[in-house]
Amino acid sequence: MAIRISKRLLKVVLLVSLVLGIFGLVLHTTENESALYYADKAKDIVDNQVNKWTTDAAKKEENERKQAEHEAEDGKHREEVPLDASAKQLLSAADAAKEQEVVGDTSASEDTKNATIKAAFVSLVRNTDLPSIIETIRNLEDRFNKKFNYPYVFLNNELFTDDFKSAIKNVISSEAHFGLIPKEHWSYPDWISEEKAAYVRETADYIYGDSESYRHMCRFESGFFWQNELLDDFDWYWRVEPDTKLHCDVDYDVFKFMRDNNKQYGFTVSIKEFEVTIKSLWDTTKAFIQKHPEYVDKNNMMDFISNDKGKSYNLCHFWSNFEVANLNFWRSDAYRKYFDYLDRAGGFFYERWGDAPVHSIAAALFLPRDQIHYFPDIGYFHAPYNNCPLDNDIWKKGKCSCEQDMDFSFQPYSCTNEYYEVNKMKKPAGWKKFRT
Ligand SMILES: Nc1nc2c(ncn2[C@@H]2O[C@H](COP(=O)(O)OP(=O)(O)OP(=O)(O)O)[C@@H](O)[C@H]2O)c(=O)[nH]1
Ligand SMILES: [Mg+2]
Repeated sequence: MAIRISKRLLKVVLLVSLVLGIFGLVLHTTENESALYYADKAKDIVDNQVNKWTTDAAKKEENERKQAEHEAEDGKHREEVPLDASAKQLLSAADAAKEQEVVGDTSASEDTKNATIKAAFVSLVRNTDLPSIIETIRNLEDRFNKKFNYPYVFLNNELFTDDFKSAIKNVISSEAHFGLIPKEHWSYPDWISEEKAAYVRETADYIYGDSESYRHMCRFESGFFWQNELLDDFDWYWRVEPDTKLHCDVDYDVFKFMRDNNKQYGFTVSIKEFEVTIKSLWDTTKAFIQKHPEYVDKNNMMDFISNDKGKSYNLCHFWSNFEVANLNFWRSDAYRKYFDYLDRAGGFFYERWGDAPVHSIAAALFLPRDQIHYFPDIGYFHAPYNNCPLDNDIWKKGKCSCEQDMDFSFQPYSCTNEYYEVNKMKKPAGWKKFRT
């Protein structure tokens, strides 16, 4: 009896174990599958979020640009307005500036012509930008730097990882320096109300309006990158942003060109700024100029940034994601004092002043106009615009990979047409098709 019960029990136990075993196996498989399924789902969700974000931001930016482009076509920003008192004062200050302020190395004597050029690429990036900056730099090496071997300076508000550094060193022909931005160059100065800044971000309805880091970035690029100790030994820089591209070979030494031709600031793309991001920038600039008329160069390029002789800003600026310029310009008294004045006014946080209009206004007012240079030959892309040489000889010589029809320079929303006009430069053949 005892044995029979045991057998039965044994059978029951075996059966239960078998069922549990099969159930467990199924459960295990299902769990694994569902883990995979949910990992996939999570990835989809993240991807969709990123796509959605990118699409929304892109749509918003596109709409804002479209609207601004229409306004540009309607000539909204070009109407003539009578001069007000402050504009008159600004103009007379410019006329009265007897001595040109000497900024940087403006002399190109034979000695300096033969001296070594102290120049570097400068790139502000995050560790997460690695894949994009690698592509950009690889292209920069192929198109330009494999011949010239200029060093790189990478700056970040966080420590660069070892992976970042070794990946960069792997693709370049020259030295790379990696710097951590000091806290005081990437934080709120004590005169700024963080509550007010936060409120602005919550209510701002424009691209990057809600971003705190974007504002620190713009303030840093305006007033601090050139103060970084890693740049102390350099006179010249070329700014490099991730996801940008050179379309053409650049066979000459751009820095040498700048130095030997007495240029201080070089650009490839110019464009109009979103007015809503810089509402008080021009009034603040005018107030600064009234205080310091001595900094306005008598041969300034006011007519590039204002259509009414200084009364209002026409929103034109050099797109600063590409810049080849002399660091000594930013180190000059004129620019330092200008930046400090703007910084005190708070517009980097209470509005969303970009480094592009800040740099451009300074260059247009404090430099003699012939020290600003447009590079029609440097084929360049930063989404969504291209600088693609319209001149066929340049396009062929540079083995350019861009379509000339996609050039932005003479499209209505660009300011390069105006740049040619105010400087009385001959426009390249084919420019007119962008205006019809
Ligand atoms: N280290 C660091 N770099 C940043 C940060 N935000 C932006 N940057 C860099 O600052 C430069 C300008 O930033 P972008 O986001 O390209 O700004 P933008 O060109 O106005 O806008 P996009 O149209 O999105 O390119 C780039 O070189 C970025 O890599 C940040 O928070 N930390
Ligand atoms: Mg960018």
